[in-house]
Amino acid sequence: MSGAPSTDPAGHAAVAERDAVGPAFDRLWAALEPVGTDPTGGYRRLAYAPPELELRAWFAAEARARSLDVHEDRAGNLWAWWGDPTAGDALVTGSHLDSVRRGGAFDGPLGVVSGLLAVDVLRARGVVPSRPVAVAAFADEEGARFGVACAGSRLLTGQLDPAHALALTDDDGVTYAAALRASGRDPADLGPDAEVVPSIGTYVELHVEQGRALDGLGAAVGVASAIRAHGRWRFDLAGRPDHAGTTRLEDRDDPMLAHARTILAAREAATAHGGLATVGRVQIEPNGVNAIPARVRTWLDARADEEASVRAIVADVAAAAGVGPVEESWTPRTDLDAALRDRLAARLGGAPVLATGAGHDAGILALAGIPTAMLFVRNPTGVSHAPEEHAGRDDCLTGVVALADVLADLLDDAAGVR
Ligand code: HGY
Ligand code: MN
Ligand code: MN
Repeated sequence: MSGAPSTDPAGHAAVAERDAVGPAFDRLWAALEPVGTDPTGGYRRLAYAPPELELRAWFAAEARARSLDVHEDRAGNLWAWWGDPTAGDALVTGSHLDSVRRGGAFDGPLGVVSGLLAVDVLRARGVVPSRPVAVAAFADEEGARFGVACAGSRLLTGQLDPAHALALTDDDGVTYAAALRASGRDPADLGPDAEVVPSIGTYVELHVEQGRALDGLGAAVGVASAIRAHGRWRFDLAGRPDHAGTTRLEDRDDPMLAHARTILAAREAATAHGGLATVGRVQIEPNGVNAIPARVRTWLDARADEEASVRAIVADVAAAAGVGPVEESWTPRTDLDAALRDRLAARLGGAPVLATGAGHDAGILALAGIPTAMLFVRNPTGVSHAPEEHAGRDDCLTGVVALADVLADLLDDAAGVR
């Protein structure tokens, strides 16, 4: 028996329940607020760096405070279990704790906090789960330190080769392996976790919206339909290093010119192929004002509704760069489970359904064949991956109740959708 109150988050029972979860939300959010603040703004919670390790400890403590059994899988993902995971067909919610550099407060943590609080709400309703329930915190979703997005969920589901991951390096030359070791983990353990994936029956991730569609619709909560195709490519541009003040222009081999062409080509190609392209990261060696660079490494983030458009953008940029792209991360367009999508939207009183251009662990689990859904919480700024990212407290609380409603519905699984 789900014991869920009204399906309409604006309904009276839902409002009362929403307000009741407020103090717990405030407490959890206040605990996260000071962790990993970036002095230039926003948050810097890079995978396996001290602030993210502090968040992992926080998650484990909050899980244990709820008598949830905490487990870290072989890919570094954290699981807080309500019930026996070996029973299988688990209903899992959660998100990630890591951030991009100068990231917002909500991208990731809102889903983890909401998952913990949804367990509180279900228990307050007297729900006795018909299947195991877990709240997950996936490792290294942003790929901000080592370059591969959703590294934890990809490793877990066999979509990222552990040897490749272990050799990835951060800006300081620290390898993934060294970062694991420094955090007390054995790199030799890194890899898929044969027990965990088969035990997951359904995954529902709540995430702050990274856009303003819900704001435009006047809706606090929405349901995801698809994650657009997206990937990351690196271009290695070589030059001939020399003195800025003594090298004639006609004698120069300056990789910054190819870099300039790459940046302009990205915008032109995105426009031409109806996608998005961003050049937001570059490494210049030796990065001196008075030295013609020896090498420029530049990264392209390209996204579109369909793979063909993304591939066309990358090809155009490669032509401008004059070198081939090195693919560092790729996620095909992922349509989330349609039956689950429609069931959640109906359960939430006809919540809006929208696609997203942002990648998520939900997409990786869906690609692994796990029935997956996402809830979005309104972001009035529409901004993400920047300090201005925001979700109002009432909308966050409404999101918690909505998540509890859909989890209760899936636990009370008359419709048979898992
Ligand atoms: O890049 C993305 O779309 C996600 O935030 N990792
Ligand atoms: Mn993100
Ligand atoms: Mn995210």
